[in-house]
Amino acid sequence: WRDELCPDAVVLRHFAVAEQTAILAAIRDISDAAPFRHMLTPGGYSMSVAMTNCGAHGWVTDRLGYRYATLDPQSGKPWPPMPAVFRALARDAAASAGFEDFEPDACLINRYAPGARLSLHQDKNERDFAAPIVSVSLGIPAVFLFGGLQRRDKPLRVPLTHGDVVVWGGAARLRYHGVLPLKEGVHPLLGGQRINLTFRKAG
Ligand code: MD3
Ligand code: FE
Repeated sequence: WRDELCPDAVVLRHFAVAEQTAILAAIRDISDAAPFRHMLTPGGYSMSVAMTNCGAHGWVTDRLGYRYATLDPQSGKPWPPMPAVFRALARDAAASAGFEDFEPDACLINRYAPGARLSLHQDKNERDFAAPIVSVSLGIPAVFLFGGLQRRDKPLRVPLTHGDVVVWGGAARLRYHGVLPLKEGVHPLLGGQRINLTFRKAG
């Protein structure tokens, strides 16, 4: 099951379901070492999405701005290593969308409770825009907003459910995107939350 959103953005429906047990165990280990936290935007607001990271580089935000950091600012220690099951999943998903040899060095883990949202933004803190981004949705469904290269371009609404994997590259890499406020729901494995993994080549 593949849905093409535009030439360089593909939804692989249910792609991650087969690995769900290993993925959830890995998320538990990572968040034991580097707990989910609500980071501050440069403007001083607390984000509604709770975040943590694994891999050599982790995405962080605080009053100083958005950036990648090799150390978790909360512990002063490196982010937990990227589990093999994560690396393999990201690589396989990228390859099946036509991006061979994807080697992510960053995985941002976003946790949404009902009401949490991500406003329209571009991902442009990475060093190299040639690599794709792979995103894995888990838990209760969300509506993803897929916009254009300019903020004013009217976004497409794309429902994403448990196990869906999206690969964004090439011309789609710098499109604006976001997530509508999460509705209440219950997922048999994750309860009332949504978790999204975003794999990137950041360094
Ligand atoms: C489309 N997270 O963390 S990643 C983010 O559901 C983020 O938590 C979303 O956007 C979430 O920055 C989904 C999807 C994504 C990532 C990069 C993109 C979509 C993209 C780059 C270009 C276009
Ligand atoms: Fe993003």
